[in-house]
Amino acid sequence: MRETWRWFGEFDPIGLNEVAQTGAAGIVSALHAIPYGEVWPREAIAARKAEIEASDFTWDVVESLPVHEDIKRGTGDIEQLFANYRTSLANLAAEGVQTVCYNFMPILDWTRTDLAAPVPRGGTCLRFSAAKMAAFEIYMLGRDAARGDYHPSAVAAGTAWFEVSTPEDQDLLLKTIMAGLPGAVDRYDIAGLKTVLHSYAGLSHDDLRDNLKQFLTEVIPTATELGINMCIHPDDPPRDILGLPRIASTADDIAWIMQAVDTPANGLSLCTGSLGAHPENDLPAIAQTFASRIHFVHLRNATKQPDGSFTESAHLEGDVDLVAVIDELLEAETTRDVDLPFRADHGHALLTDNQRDFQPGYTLIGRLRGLSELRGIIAALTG
Ligand code: CS2
Ligand code: MN
Repeated sequence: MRETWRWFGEFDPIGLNEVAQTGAAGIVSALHAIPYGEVWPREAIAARKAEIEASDFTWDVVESLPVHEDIKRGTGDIEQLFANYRTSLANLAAEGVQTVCYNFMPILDWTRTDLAAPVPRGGTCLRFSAAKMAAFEIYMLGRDAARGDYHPSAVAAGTAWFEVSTPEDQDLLLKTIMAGLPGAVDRYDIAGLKTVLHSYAGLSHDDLRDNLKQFLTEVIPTATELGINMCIHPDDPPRDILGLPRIASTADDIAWIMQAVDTPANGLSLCTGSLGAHPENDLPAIAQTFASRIHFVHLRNATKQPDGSFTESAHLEGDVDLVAVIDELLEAETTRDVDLPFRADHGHALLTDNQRDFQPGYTLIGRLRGLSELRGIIAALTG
C-alpha cells in the first residue's frame, strides 16, 4: 500500500518539508481556491504538481474534485457543469493525475460538533455529538421534524444542552458544524443555511440517487477514456442530517452506486472512519465486497455510542478492526496487481500540534502517529 498524506496547498500551515519527515511517499491534494463547478485549468494543475514534485513527492490523488450543488439538486445549468467537470478530468489526466476522489453529500462535507474534544491522556480529537446536532437542528434552525431524526436520549440531552448554552456556545457550534474543508467553500450563518436548505426542500433519497446516477453517466465514460479512476467518498457522518438525504452511508448504498454505472472507473474511496460510525457497517466485509472497486483508502477509527454520537479514536483503539481491513486490502492489491494509495485520515491534536495552526483533523503529529501505526500493521502483515 502506498503511503500518502493530505496537503491543502496554500491553505495548509504544514509544509511539504515537514511532511517529508513523516516518510509518506505521495501527496493527496486539490485546488481548493477554485470555486465549485469551475474548470481546473491545466496550468494551475501543472503548478501544483511541480510544487509537489519539487519536494520529492508524487501527486497521487485529487481529493476532491468537488461536485457543484446544482448537480446534486438537479437544478440550473447542469450541462455546463458536467462539461466543466469533464474538462477538469482531462486537464488532470494530461498532467498524469489519475485518481480522483469526490463526494455527493448535499451542502455540507464532513460534519462534527466538537473540534477539540479531550482525549483521555492528553490531546484533543474531533467528535460528533448527536445531542448537540439535535439541539442545533431543533432549536437553532427551528427544524422541529429533527426531533424524530435523533435518538430520544440525544434529543433530551440536546434540549438540556441548549437550555444552559450561551450565545457564544451556540455560535461556536454553528462555526464547528460549518468548519469542513478550507478554500472556496460556502459557509453559512443560520439564515443562510435555512435558505440553502429550502433549496433542497422535497428532494428525496431517490431523487438524489437519480442525480448521482446522472452525474456518473455524464463523467464516468470520460474518466474511463482518460484512464482516470473516480472514487466516491462516503457520507460523514453516515446518516441524514439537517433533513437532507444522504446516499453513500451503508454497504447497500455503495452496492447501488457501483452498479449504477458498473465499470471500474466508477469506484470507491474506502473511508473506514466515515463508514465506521454507522452501527451496521462491517468494515472488513465492505473492504472484501468492494475489493475490485476501491481506488483510494482513508484509514481512521471511531468509537460509537448508543445515541448515535461518535468520537474519533486513536487509529488502533476504535470500533473498526483496521488490521482486518488492511488484510483485505492487501489481498485485493495482490489480486488486482495494484498499489493502493492510503492516508491516515485525520489525527488527534497531540503534543505541539496545539501550539500551531492546522486544518481541523489534519494535524502533523497526530497524523504521524496514525500513519506510523498503520505502517506497522502493513509491515507485520506483509512480512
Ligand atoms: C475527508 C473528507 O476530512 C475528511 O473527512 O475524508 O472531507 C473528504 O475529503 C471529502 O468528503 C471527499 O470529497
Ligand atoms: Mn475520509
